[in-house]
Amino acid sequence: MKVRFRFGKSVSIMILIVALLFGISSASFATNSPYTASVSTMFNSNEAFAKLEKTNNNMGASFDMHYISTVTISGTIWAYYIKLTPAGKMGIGLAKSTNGTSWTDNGLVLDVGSSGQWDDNMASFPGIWYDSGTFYLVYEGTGNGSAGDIGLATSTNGTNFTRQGRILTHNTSGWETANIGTPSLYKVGSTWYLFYHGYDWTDCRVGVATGTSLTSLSRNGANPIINTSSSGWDSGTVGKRDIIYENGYYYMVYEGSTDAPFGSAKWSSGLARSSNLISWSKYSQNPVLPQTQNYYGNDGPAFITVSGVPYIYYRGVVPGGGSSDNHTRRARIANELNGGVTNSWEAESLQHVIGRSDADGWSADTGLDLPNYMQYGPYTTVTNVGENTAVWKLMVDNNNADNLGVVTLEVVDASDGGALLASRTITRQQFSSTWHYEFFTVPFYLDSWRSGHQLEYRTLWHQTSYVREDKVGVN
Ligand SMILES: [Ca+2]
Ligand SMILES: [Ca+2]
Repeated sequence: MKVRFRFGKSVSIMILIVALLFGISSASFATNSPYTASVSTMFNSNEAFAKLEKTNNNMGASFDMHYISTVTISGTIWAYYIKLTPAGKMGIGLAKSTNGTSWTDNGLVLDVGSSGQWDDNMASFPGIWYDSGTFYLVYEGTGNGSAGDIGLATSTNGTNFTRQGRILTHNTSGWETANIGTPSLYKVGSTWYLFYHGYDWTDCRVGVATGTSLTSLSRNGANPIINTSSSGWDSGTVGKRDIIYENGYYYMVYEGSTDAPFGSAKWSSGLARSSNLISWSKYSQNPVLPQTQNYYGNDGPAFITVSGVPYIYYRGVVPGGGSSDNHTRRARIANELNGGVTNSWEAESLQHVIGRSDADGWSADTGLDLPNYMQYGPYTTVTNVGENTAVWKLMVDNNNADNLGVVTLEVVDASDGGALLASRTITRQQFSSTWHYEFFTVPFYLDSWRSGHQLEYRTLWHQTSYVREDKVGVN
C-alpha cells in the first residue's frame, strides 16, 4: 500500500493554526534542530546520534584500560577495568580522570582469590556502585568449583577491597547453565539490581536479581529479561551494560555480538530502554557503534557524562587489526549543535535521479516519483580509514500508516565498482513524528586499501512515503 500524504504549504499553515487553536504545542511542527543531544532524545526521537570521537581514541593504551565500569565522585571519574595480575590472570584495575580523556592508572585493586577458592582463576569484568561512602564491586569469578559465578568486594576508599564472597551462582539448567558473569549494579531506593549475563553454551543473555541486600538476592521470574535477537548484530550476545536514568526512563547501553564462536563474531554496542528496569525495549537504530570485523571490540560499553556532555565509552580496536589492543574510546551523543559531524553535504546540492528541491532539502513524492535514488554522491575522498558513522537528516509526512521501508541508506565505494560497504533500511515507524527532521545512522568500516577512494552516501527511495532529506554527513 502506498500512502500519499503530501501537504502543500498552505495546508501546513492551516494545520498549524488549527493546532494552535486546540492548544497543541507548535514545537511539534519544528522541522529543524536545535535539539538536545541526550541519550533520551537519541532513543525517543532520533534527535541525536553516536558520533565516534577521532581524537582521544587510544585512552589508557599504556596500561590496557578496557571494559570500564565507572562512578564519578566530586568531579573525579573512577574507572574499574580488566587488568592482568602479576601471575597473568584476569583481575581488576583502577584508573582515574578529571577530564574524561587523561587517565592515571592506580594499578591492580582486586587480584584473583587465594588458591582453592571459587575465584582463584579469575576475578574480573567489574561492575561498580558507590553509595554512602562504600564502593560495591561485583565481578565475574572462575576457579575451584566455579565455571563462572558472581562475587562481591567492598571498600571504603575504592582501592583496598574486602571480599564478601560469591553472591550469585549459576543454575545447572536453562539459560544460565554454562556460567554467569559480566555483572553490573544499579540501586533504586533500598533495592539493589544485579544485572548479569547467563550463557547456555549457545547465547549470552541478560538477567537480573534483586533484593535489599547484595548477599541475599532473588532472580527475577522473567529472566532472561533481555534476549538475543533471532538474527543480526546481537544474535549471539546481549552482554555487559551500563544504565542511566533520564526523564522517567532507564537507558541501557549494552554489548552485543553475532552468533558464536565469539572470538570471530562481529561485536558492537546498542541501546535499550525501560520504565521499571525489568522490561526492556531495544533501540530501532541498533547497533549505535560500528560492528567489528570478526574480532572483539566496540564492546564493554559505559555511559559517562563529562562536563554535561554524554558519551558512550567502549573498548577500542585498531583499524584493520585482527584483534583488540585493549584501550578505550568514546562516542559523543551528538547532533548538529552538539558536536556535529566532521563533513556534511546539503542534499539539495548533491546528485539525484528523482525528486526535487523542497524548502531546505530535497524530497521525493509517491505521486510524482518512481523508486530510485533521491540522492547520491558526494564521491568524497577524505573518509578516515577504520570506523565511521554516516548520518542522514530526514523527515516524513506520516509515521504510522504502515511500517514499510521508506528509504535504504547506503555507503558505497564508487572507486570499487559501487561496492556496498554498509546499508540500513529505515521504516516509516522508525520516525518518531512527522515533519520533523531526525538523524539516521549507518556505521561502517573503511578498510585501509580503500583509503582515498570516492565514497558515496546514497538515499534509495522506495515510493512508500514522502521523504525530505536536508543533508548527509560523516564523522
Ligand atoms: Ca543466537
Ligand atoms: Ca539542506
